[in-house]
Amino acid sequence: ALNVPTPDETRLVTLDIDGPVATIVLNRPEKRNALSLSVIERLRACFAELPASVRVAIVAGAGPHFSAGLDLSELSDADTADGLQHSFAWYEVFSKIQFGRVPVIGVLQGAVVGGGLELASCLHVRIAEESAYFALPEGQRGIFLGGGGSVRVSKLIGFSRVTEMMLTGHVVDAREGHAIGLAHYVVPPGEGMRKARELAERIAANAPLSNFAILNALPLIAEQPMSHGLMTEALMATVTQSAPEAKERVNAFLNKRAAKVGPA
Ligand code: 1HE
Repeated sequence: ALNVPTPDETRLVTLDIDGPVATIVLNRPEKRNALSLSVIERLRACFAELPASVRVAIVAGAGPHFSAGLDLSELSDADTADGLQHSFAWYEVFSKIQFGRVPVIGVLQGAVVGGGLELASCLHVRIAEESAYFALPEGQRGIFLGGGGSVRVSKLIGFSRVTEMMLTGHVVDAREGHAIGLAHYVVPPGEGMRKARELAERIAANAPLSNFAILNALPLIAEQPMSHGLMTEALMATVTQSAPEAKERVNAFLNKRAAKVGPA
């Protein structure tokens, strides 16, 4: 079961709301934002607390590292049943983030390793500052992925790359991470939050129903056989385009009141 956080533990993850944008910060820099069960529980609570006015969230880490992954001090006295409970506690929170109502942007710097990479892989848009590096040191620690990484990181970069990273301890830098799909953007040091706010504004301006379909239908379709995927897509397309908001937005374009799509 999840730990019940003491009031003092609520500072482990901070939540700040500015209009439609929530900023959620892992705030345990003295332990390099290692993910203890209390941190995971606070993360869950922050997402659960988001009011309907919030349309997009940013997840970041305080200090020079995004996250050093699993809090290894919690492993020392864990038995078999604790291990399963532990993984399932992470799965529940990470699934709620990935398949939630609000798109989530990650700002990544320094270590994005082990469970930190597992967390990053459930975020929808990942911005890496040049200092970011990605690794899966579980092999070196004598353990295995346990926060969904064998599923989510493998879906991002393919299972052969995950195998090689875990076997050899290969540390992937920000540029390589960008090239293979761990990050969507690489930005100069200290620029991650500015970029995240810029993208958040664009995401918040989308129709909420489109964002819902992107977060919830796309990953489902990716796992369906083609015939099912096409049907899911057609159903989702029909639902989104029949909403009054879609009609309004399409008419705005046809009446020359909406922005055109320009080159990058
Ligand atoms: C920690 C952790 C942690 C730091 N659990 N306490 N993750 C890892 O194997 C990565 C382990 N961490 C590191 O390699 C380094 O700490 C960093 C490269 C991330 C940062 O280095 P540095 O020099 O800035 O910091 P530091 O001095 O190593 O760490 C500062 C403190 O944080 C220190 O504690 P202190 O009491 O001596 O000050 C560290 O012990 C502590 N700390 N990382 C606990 N991870 C769901 S399954 C997922 C499986 C995994 O995630 S395995 C990968 C675990």
